Amino acid sequence: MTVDVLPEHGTDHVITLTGPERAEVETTARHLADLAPRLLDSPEWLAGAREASATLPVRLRQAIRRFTHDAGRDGVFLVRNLPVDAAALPPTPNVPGSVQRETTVAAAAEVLVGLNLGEPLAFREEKSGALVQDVVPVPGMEKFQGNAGSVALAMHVENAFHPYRPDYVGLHCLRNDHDNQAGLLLASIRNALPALPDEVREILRSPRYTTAPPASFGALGADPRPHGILSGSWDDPDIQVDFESTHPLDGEAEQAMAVLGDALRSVRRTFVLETGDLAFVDNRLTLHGRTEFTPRYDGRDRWLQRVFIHQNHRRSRVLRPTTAHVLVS
Ligand SMILES: O=C(O)CCC(=O)C(=O)O
Ligand SMILES: [Fe+2]
Repeated sequence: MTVDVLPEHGTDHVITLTGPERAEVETTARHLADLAPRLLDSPEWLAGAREASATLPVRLRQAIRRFTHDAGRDGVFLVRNLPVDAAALPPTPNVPGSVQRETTVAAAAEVLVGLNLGEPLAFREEKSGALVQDVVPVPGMEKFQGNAGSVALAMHVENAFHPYRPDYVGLHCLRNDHDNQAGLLLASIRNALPALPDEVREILRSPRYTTAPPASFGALGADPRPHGILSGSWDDPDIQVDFESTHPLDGEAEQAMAVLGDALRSVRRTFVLETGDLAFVDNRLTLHGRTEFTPRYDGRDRWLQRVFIHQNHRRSRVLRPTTAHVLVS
C-alpha cells in the first residue's frame, strides 16, 4: 500500500487571528493574567483558565478541533497574531532552567489555546515541573543539545524516552533573535514515509533501539528498554526517535536510522517564528529541532515559551500522585 490513505495537503493548519479575534483573546488573557492567585501552576488558576478556554473565538476553536482530529501531513498547527503584550515584556531571561510561574498575557494566551487541545502537563525532573517553560539561550551553554543552546539542535520527538511524552508541544514566540535567523525545524513521518523502503520500515518497527533520557531524569536513565522507532499503522505510523539520544543496537538498525534521517531531512521545513506566533507540534508524528543562531545576552534575545499537552490526561494518572499536572518520573 502507498500513503494515499493520508491527507493530501501540507500545512492546512495555519490560522491568523483577525484584529477583532486577537482583541477577544487579549481580553480573556488579561482577565486571566489578573485572576488569583496569579500563578500558572495553581489548580485554582488553571480551573479558571479551563472555563475561559471555551470562550475563545469560534473560528480558532474550529481550527483546533480539525487539528486534533487530524494533524495533516505536516503535523503542526500554527496560530498567528496572538496577544503577547510586547510593550510590557521584560528582558529575555538568560539563566538555566528558567520558567514562567506568574501569569502574563502571553502565557495565558498559550495556555488558553493548549487547553483546547487537551490538558497541560510537566515532568517534575524537568524545568522544576513548571507548566510554562522558557526556551531561551543561556551564556556558556551555546553548544548544549537542549533548549538553552544556540547551535543547531538535533531533530527530536520531545522526551522521546518517556512512555507519557507529550502528545503536543506548544512553542510560543515572544521574541525572535536579533538576526531573525533562528528557525524552528519540523519534519513529519507522514511526509518522510514514502522515501522509506519496506525493509527499512520493517527494521525501524522492531525493538532494536534505545533512547536515553536527559541526565536530569535520574533513575529512569539506568536501563532504557529497547523500542521500535515506528509503531502502529504500517501506512501512517507514530514515530519515537531523538537523533541525539536514540541509539541503534546493531549495524542494520543503524543503517535504517540513517535512511530515516535522510528521508526526514529531505522533507524538513523551517518556520521562523515571529512575536505572537504559536506552533503546536504533534509529537507523535513530527520531529522538531532548531537552526543555529547568535545570542547577544542583552535582554533582547530569542524567547519562546513552551507547554506540553496530553490528549488523554487519564493515561498518565499512574505517574501523578495527586490529580495535578506534574508527572513524577
Ligand atoms: O528552540 C526551539 O525552537 C526548539 C527548542 C526545543 O526543542 C524545545 O524547547 O523543546
Ligand atoms: Fe524539543
